[in-house]
Amino acid sequence: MKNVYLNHDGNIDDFISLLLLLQMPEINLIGVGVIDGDGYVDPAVSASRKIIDAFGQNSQISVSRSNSRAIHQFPKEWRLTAFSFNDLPILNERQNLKTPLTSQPAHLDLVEKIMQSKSKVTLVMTGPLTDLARAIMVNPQITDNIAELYWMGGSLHEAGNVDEPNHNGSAEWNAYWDPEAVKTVWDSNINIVMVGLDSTKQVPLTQKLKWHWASLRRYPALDLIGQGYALVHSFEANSTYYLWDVLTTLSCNYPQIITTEETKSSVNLNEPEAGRTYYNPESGRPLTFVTSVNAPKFFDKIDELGRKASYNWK
Ligand code: AGV
Ligand code: CA
Repeated sequence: MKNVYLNHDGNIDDFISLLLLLQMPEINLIGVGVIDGDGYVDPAVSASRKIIDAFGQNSQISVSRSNSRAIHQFPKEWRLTAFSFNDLPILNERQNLKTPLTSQPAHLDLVEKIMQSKSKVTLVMTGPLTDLARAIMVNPQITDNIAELYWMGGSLHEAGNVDEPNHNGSAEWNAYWDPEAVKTVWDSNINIVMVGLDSTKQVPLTQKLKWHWASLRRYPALDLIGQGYALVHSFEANSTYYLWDVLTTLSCNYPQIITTEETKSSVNLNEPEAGRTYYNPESGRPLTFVTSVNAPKFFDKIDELGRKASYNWK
């Protein structure tokens, strides 16, 4: 069993990451932190607790709310999706939440859960790195008990996805949200597996995929996945939706779906390239970089986990 801690930021693929992590028999999820990034934090925390209540197979974990703040906040239109997701009827059959909310903010919860763990913890982060950076500053010893960090963020050889004034588009959003946090984590000795835009572009959200999930809606988890992804669309300019976070989450338990290379990277802190991660073979920090994904195997895994999930309220 692998002890895993998930820190996410409340967009659709973040929620689906939590849903799927709870279904992996080899994974012992020890905590969940939610940061105020790509989804308003309150509905994102609430939806996370409901997912655990309904699909958590009696998991005893709690959810922790982050008090970290953006350097560059996500567009409101994207952040609003968390409210819609939290209101889906499939997550509201029961009104009383059983999964507890921690009293500590997410970065302190992270410190506590890592220090308490008897085996090294695998971190999965599908949003900005701020809570981890703050956790390292509070207690630098945590890095000794982290097996590795799987992070959805950055891009190495591809363009970014930030389209904002004063920026040249070279950064990925999770990195741009708090570039300093990326630098803090890059400067630590944590083993990093980076899932950047280079590989996630191989798993776009397509109409065919939505129809596929619709055909399997008799399975509650696949119904929730279909309902969730119905809330986002891929037709606005420059806003194709990919399965960014789900790829990151499945990578931590199913290395056979990805190929990786050992490489080196650095990060820029200032405009117009704030949050740009780039290939730097001479003086960059070493990391394991996901170069490609076996898309059919990846989508099959989602189906497999979704079919066997039980919908069983606490
Ligand atoms: O940059 C990818 C990250 C992922 O963690 N997020 C979405 C995923 O949760 C930001 C993002 C980029 N483009 C988006 C995003 C879009 N069109 N809609 C919502 N979020
Ligand atoms: Ca995310």
